[in-house]
Amino acid sequence: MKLFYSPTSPYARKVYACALALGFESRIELLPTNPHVSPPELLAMNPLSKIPCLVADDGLSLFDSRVIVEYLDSLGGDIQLFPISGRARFEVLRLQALADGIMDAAVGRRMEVMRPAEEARNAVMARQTMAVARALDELEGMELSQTANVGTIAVACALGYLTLRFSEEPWREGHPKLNAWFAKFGLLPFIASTKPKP
Ligand SMILES: N[C@@H](CCC(=O)N[C@@H](CS)C(=O)NCC(=O)O)C(=O)O
Repeated sequence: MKLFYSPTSPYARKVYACALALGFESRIELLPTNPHVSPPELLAMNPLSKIPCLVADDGLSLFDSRVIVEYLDSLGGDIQLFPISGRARFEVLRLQALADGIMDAAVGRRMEVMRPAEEARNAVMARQTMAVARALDELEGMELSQTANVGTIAVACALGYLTLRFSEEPWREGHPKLNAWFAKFGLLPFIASTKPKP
């Protein structure tokens, strides 16, 4: 399988960390990609020009990250990313959605930072900042497990992205429980080895 990837994309990191957690390291070839320059190889597989995009061994291209992690889980690996049924399944799916929401807001804000200043930009940034803050508060109030699943891996990737891109706004201070959870979960090999470098 080939994965259009960038180490600083939290969505791509979630997918790759899940692949490593499943034990698929040797089955995935990483294709370092900048989606913002719309390389033809990526466009041929994903017309949205977004990463991550996985090309399966039979040639099927898959996006976005939620679809890819479902596909990887369906192949059967060392862990189960999605509990099979019942409330446990939907709690994990909800956790992934919460973490993905942080990524959406933080990545959106990062994109705004790169644009020329204008009032609209400030409004979008304030909105995204608040969305992240509310999601962090919710995570702080949860009893997060140290068990690796798609939800906990996604949360670690979202927090890693905030640390990478918004270090001047330390999220840890107001969220001691989340900080303690992240400090321990971050030691897992597939989280430690995918930590993005500034
Ligand atoms: N919902 C998508 C989001 C993917 C996404 O926005 N990726 C960014 C990189 S972090 C991207 O490719 N951006 C290019 C663009 O928006 O044109 C997912 O979960 O995979």
